[in-house]
Amino acid sequence: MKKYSLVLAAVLLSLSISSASAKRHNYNAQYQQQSGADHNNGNNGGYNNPGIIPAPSVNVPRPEVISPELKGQALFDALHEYTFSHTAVGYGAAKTLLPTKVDAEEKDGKSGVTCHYSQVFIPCSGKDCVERGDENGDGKPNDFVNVEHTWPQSFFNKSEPMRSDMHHLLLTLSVPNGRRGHMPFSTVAPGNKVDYATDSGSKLSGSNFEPCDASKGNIARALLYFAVTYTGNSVHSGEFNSNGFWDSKVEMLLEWNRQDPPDAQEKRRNEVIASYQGKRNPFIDDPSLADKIGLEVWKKMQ
Ligand SMILES: [Ca+2]
Ligand SMILES: [Ca+2]
Repeated sequence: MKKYSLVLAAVLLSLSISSASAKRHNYNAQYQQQSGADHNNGNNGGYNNPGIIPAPSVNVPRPEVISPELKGQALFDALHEYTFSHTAVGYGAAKTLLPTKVDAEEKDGKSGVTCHYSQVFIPCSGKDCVERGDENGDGKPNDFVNVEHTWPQSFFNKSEPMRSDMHHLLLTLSVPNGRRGHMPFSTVAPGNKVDYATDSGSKLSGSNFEPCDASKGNIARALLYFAVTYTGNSVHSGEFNSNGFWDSKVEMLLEWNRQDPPDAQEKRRNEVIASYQGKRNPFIDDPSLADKIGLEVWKKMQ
């Protein structure tokens, strides 16, 4: 009886919201409905079962909804239509999948991950990945790897499915992750006092955190994906409003997307994430989509 009530409530909520918004899909309704279905059929892929890794399907095709003629708002809307309906794996599963499947690499006979911000290979034992000494040169030895939300999770109150969407999650050592905090990404002007840095070139100056060059494109494509997917879902709560975190920064992100194109590792992780979530990050498949949408449309994202 309780399960039936939950599903009925989710369906009614979904109906009321879908009639109010034709273009922007709202996850509060969509996601509750999906979770209810998982709860009933015992599917372990639902977020009600954190920590359980769903079996991946293979070869998720590129979206057919993206025709070469699309640009501007029409392209933004088509990409939103494609990405919004992915499968959420749940945060417990995401934290396990990232180091063991999505970003897992073999180097010199060891399995591990290459961290963003630091760009060093950190060996892992299962999902536990620990720095040997101070490999990233930030002055803090034996740091551990954790999950960075490129779009800070405080901005959406740690809600699902945003929290566990692996297309915007990166593995980093905990210290640079903490120094970035929930600040917008920035550049640090030459000559400015640097408060914190890694050997790879990531640096903090006051409230400006600039990631190393090798991470810039990955971060840009993660944020562009997040903006397209979660537009209309109240993801700007907290200290930084839409202008502070997004509108004033998106021109820089478009530049980073051009400067640091997807490499083999980023393309591979897109495939692996798609095998779990059912949808790809289209900006990794085709980085030129970002400029085809155009700065003015990007700035309108709410
Ligand atoms: Ca360190
Ligand atoms: Ca890169």
